Amino acid sequence: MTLMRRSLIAATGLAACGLATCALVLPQSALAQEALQVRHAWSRPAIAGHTGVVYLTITDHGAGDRLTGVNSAAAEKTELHETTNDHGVMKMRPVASLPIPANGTVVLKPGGYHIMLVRLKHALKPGDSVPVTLTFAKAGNRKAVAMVEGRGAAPAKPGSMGGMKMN
Ligand SMILES: [Cu+2]
Repeated sequence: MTLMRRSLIAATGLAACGLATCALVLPQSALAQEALQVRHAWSRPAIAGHTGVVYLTITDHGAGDRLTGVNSAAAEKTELHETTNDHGVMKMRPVASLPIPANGTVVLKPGGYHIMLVRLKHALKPGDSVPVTLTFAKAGNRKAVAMVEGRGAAPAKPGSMGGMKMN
């Protein structure tokens, strides 16, 4: 009887220990996902078949990462773009990837980097939400939902998106 109870306690102790060990072991990818945050995704009203835009803020609390791809079901094609000032003429060009520095923040904003929604499948109206998936070299795929803000919500800087021509 005494012997049986002892072996029961021993068995219970082992099981608890096994669980604790399990909980402490996290795969490397899970740690990378924790380190990366995508916040304040927003968009602007746009007409179906035309071009839309998504801006957002990426913060890495770890060793840094790299944004390597963007995708949205709202458009036929989704591209990562950079806006440049070419002798006073605002232009934009596709960018293959965007480095996110260690313990750093990259803000995609008017006049800078942005996600271009090429040939929108439907119109974007204030209050609509636009799903986007960002692919990072370390953190993998991260989903975000951009809220379409009204024209007056965020003041547009001169030449930010309005009359810009695609290269
Ligand atoms: Cu663009």
